[in-house]
Amino acid sequence: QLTPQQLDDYFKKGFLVVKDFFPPGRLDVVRSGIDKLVDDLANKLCNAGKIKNKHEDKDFFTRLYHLEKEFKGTAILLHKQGILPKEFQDLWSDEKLLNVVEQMVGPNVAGHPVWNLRTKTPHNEQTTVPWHQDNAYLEPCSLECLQVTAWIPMVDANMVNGCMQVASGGHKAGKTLKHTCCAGGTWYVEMEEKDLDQLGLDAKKDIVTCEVPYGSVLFLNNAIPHQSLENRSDIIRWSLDLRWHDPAKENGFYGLKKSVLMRKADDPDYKIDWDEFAGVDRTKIQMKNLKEDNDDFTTEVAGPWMKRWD
Ligand SMILES: O=C(O)CCC(=O)C(=O)O
Ligand SMILES: [Fe+2]
Repeated sequence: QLTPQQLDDYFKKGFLVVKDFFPPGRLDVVRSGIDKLVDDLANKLCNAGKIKNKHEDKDFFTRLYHLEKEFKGTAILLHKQGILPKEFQDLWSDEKLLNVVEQMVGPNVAGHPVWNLRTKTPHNEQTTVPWHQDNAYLEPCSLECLQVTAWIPMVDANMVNGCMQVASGGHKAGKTLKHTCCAGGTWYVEMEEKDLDQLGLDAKKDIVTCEVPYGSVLFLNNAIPHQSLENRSDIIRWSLDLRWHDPAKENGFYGLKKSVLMRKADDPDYKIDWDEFAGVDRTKIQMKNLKEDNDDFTTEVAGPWMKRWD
């Protein structure tokens, strides 16, 4: 699926942008799936008396932003609810994507329980993700296991609407830097940009801004430092991040949720058991584990990574 040159790049730099990865229109169905989630949430908020206007006349690019203005935290509610509609399942197990992952982790492939729909509404601090390494959200053992992320924007992601920045080659030291938790009233772990030198990097030279057009994919290594910029545009910068790893290795998610097997080397006809996977609500168990309150309208997220860092 990828050329040897692309694979080499991914392993050397810890990230790879593949432009026009999907055929034109392939992601439109995912956008429709997101539209349905937004519509369901608007109805739920309205029925509970939290909002008056459901903004049905607004589109994919702006509706959630208008809902957010009526009920602060709506974007977080959608992010944390973690519903995996059929459109997301199909994307996660997309033939082309799994072919890439197979090149990276081997012929047995599992989907990692930590996946996210990023609801990055304009001018919303809570959706600006600070510098971190993904394995800092997991148990230390996850550094031993390559977890490949596909970061898939649902719009053209650019510097204005808050694309990602990565610290090229930062995975190579094989270290997880010290993180703190949590940045500015959010649930995000955070490392300091100035600590990049501990990974042998020079922030000025090695930070790369990754603009990713719609239809393209940014592949990441779980030890590469990255952050997302602020959304200073007037549209929502939607994206999905999906992860995979070799099922023979630990997923590092504190024993809270199992990965979902997607490819089996010895069974080419293997069918994914989505029912079992979708039956376990990650956010609920994450929060219960920390004894945090969580009702349908709590706009807070908590998770076991909060115990890992000061
Ligand atoms: O989409 C974002 O803003 C942050 C994404 C991220 O940190 C990830 O996919 O690991
Ligand atoms: Fe991340």
